[in-house]
Amino acid sequence: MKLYFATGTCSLSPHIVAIEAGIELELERVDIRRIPRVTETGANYAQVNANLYVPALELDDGTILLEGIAIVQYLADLAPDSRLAPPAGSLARVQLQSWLGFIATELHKAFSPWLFHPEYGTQAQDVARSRIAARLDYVERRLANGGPYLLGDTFTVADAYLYTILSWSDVARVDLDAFPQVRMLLASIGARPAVREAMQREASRQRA
Ligand SMILES: N[C@@H](CCC(=O)N[C@@H](CS)C(=O)NCC(=O)O)C(=O)O
Repeated sequence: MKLYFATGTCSLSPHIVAIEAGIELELERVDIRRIPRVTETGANYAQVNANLYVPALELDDGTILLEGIAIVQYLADLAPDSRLAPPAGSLARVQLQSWLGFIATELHKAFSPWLFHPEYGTQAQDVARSRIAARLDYVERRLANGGPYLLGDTFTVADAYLYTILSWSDVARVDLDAFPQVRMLLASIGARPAVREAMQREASRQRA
C-alpha cells in the first residue's frame, strides 16, 4: 500500500494510523506547492487524485482511496485488534464518524484555507479563529466530561486526526491556552511512539 503525503499536512493522520495499526506503508511525497502537481518520483499526481490534494492511499491492486476520514477507517478496519475504530455497524462507530465529520468540516476546513492564505485578509482570519475557538470549547467540554480521548478510554483514528489538525495551531496563531483538556490530549498523543515515528519519517523525507 502506498500513501501519497505532504509533510506538515493532514496526510499525517493516516500515516499515524497505519503505524499504530502495524501496517507497512510505502510513502510517496507530493509537492503541493507546485502546479502541475508532481510526486517525488516525477509522477503526475492529478492521475492519482484529480482534486490534487493529499492524502491518497493506493492499494496493492491499484485502487485509489481518497478522503482522509475514509482512509483512516479503512486502515483501522484492517487491524481490528488495534481498536483504532469500533466495529462497523456499532453505535460507537457512528460516534467515531460523527467526530471525524466534525473535525473535517468544523476544524480542518476552518484552518485551511483561511489561516494559510494571507490573501484572504485579517478579517477572514479572525472570523476563522473565533469559529475554531467555539468548536474547541465544545471539544474541551466533551473531554472534561468523558475523556481522556474523544471516544472515552480508547485512542482512536479521530484522536490522530484531531492531533494532526491542531498541530497547526502555532503556525496559524490559534491560541489553545483556554483549552487545558485539549492541550493535555495533544501532549499525550504527541508522546505516542507511532506519532513520533510518523513525524520523523516525514521530516526526513522532506529533507531528502
Ligand atoms: N477533503 C480532503 C482535504 C484534504 C486537504 O485539505 N489536503 C490539503 C493538505 S492538509 C492539500 O493537499 N492541499 C493542497 C491542495 O488543495 O491543492 C480530505 O480530508 O482528505
